[in-house]
Amino acid sequence: MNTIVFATGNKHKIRELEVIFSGLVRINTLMEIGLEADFEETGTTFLENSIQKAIYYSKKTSFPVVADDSGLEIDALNGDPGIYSARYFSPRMSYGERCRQILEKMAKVERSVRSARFRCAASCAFNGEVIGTGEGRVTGMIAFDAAGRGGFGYDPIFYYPPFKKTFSEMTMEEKNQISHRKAAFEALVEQMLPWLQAQ
Ligand code: ITT
Repeated sequence: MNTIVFATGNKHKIRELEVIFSGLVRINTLMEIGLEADFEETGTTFLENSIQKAIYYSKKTSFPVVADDSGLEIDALNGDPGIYSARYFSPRMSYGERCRQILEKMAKVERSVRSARFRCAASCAFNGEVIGTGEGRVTGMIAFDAAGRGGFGYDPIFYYPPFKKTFSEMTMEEKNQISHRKAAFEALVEQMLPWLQAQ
């Protein structure tokens, strides 16, 4: 089985990806290969950031590297926090507090205009060259209250109407059926397969 490095400092993303890639490739983390998560995002799109991140780390290891950039776009907040999802609030603020702040900003927004989507772009690079990319999104709405204990980030306030649950109320298997990350990596894997099979 091929080994790839997943370049992220977010341990929740690693768990999600281990399930998505289960049986297909073996995943190493940056820590496992002795690299620090020191890449700084400067791009203006999810795709640009994921490509730059994958290229950056692929120059530091002989393994192929996958990276993603993701975030939550809330229509009533003009698409915020968007690509700044990880930096929209102070880094010292807990995600519980960040979710509360969003709920406060959305307090007067009616149900019919609470639409939001998670987006993810995923890229793979090897020796500084891009091997493939993929993008995914999932549409839902911002809940009126946080609910659930699973997942990470903005999951407690992202309500997914078809399942009548927030992402935090879902099992990881449920989230992985429909998530932006699953869709992005599925599209990426399709592009990577010929390359992986040739290794
Ligand atoms: P890396 O850059 O090291 O991978 P990160 O957490 O900084 O980790 P991003 O730059 O992709 O990751 O920022 C994404 C932020 O968007 C993340 O910290 C969450 O706040 C939010 N986010 C993205 N995907 C999410 C998901 O599936 N559930 C909840 N929040 C998510």
